[in-house]
Amino acid sequence: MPVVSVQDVARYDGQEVTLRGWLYNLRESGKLLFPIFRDGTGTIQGVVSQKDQPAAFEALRGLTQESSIIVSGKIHADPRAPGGFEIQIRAVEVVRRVPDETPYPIQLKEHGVDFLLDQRHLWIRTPRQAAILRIRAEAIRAAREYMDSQGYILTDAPIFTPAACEGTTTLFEVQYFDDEKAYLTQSGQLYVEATAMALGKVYTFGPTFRAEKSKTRRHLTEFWMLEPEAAYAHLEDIMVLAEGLVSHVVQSVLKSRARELETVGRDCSKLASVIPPFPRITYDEAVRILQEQGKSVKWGDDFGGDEETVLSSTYDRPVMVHRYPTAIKAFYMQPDAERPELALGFDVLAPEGYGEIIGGGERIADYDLLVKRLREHNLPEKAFSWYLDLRRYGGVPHAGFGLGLERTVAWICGTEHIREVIPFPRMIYRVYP
Ligand code: NSS
Repeated sequence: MPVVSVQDVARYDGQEVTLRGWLYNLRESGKLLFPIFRDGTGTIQGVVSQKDQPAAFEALRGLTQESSIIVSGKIHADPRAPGGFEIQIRAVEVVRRVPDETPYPIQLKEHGVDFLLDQRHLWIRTPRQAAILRIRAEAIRAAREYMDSQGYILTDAPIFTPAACEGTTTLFEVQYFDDEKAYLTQSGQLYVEATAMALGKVYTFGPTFRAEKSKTRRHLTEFWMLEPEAAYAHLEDIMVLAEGLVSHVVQSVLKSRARELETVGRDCSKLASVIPPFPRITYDEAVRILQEQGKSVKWGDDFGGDEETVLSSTYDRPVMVHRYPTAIKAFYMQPDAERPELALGFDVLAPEGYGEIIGGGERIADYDLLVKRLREHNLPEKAFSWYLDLRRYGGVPHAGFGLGLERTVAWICGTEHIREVIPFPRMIYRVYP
């Protein structure tokens, strides 16, 4: 008898199969039992009658939620069953029964989110959470596929670093052996700038850390970032790469994870339009739009979540905002030759209020200007000596960006908070489990 996954049962209509998984729910109705199994790929309802299959009936009767079981039976198409199929159970093997004294803590009812986060190691078993993690995996796969297809070489960046990349206020400091301090990386950017000068077009994709004191639905202290960097690339080149990457990820999830998107209740019509070109507006235009909408921003302000929501809500696909004031951007941003008060940076804002999913731009290629900026930002020149070498030895224009994986997946899934889209979220008040 073939051992199959729940996601594949449609191919076995009318056949006897074996499913291995866990008991998700059990409904008892007189002499009939209706268990629901889950195996990580999906859920399926079973049916067993006391009269026809007494042994299987007894094995299942009163069985506790999340007991692990192996069941065999015939797959049967039934339009009334959730998912369209059910299994007519003939045999049941209980692998491990959950003891009655320690019932599974997550019941099939609404729980508070703090409780669920304490139970995150178990919460990920529920169909919605499992579907989100499957979508996340597809987003990662598609993102890497796109970067590889564009000729970008994966060069991993270190996690222990000697200096800040994105400002000193969100650094996690660690004692590095006896008398040295190191910091958890905020971004692999500085390192991919080095590998870009070695290999041309590169990317890194790994965990990054920010000691964010913000408790918003968009902030984690540990999140994953995909960061491409290309030698001889300018702002416009990298914006084209960004829209290509985002749309490939979205379209791949739509194609390969349609069932999971349905499980999470996503309105997919809102994602179908995510194809290039994305609208582009300058920071100047963005300020004007915000002012017209009655927001109290003035030229020179950075945008917060509210402003991002207003800006993005007028478009059916992500919008790219470019050329921000140099003063509000990171030290490494190349100034616009025509208007040096502007930096050649850009952000991609996702629609439906999801805000910034990408930040990036063109980097300073000139040695003297970079030294000047390090000083203006009070950054330790010594720790950046190697970074200055990249300008000393054949510096060239180059550009890149960072795509926040969780922000992107939260938008694709339509989740309220970004903490649901990473297996084990790290936030200001949470490092457990
Ligand atoms: O700070 S960024 O805007 N840009 C950088 O770190 C550049 N050094 C990247 C580069 O050019 N290589 O962060 C990039 C993205 C941002 O758009 C978000 O999508 C995400 O990283 N991000 C976050 N996600 C979750 N939680 C937090 N705290 C967070 N901070 C940034």
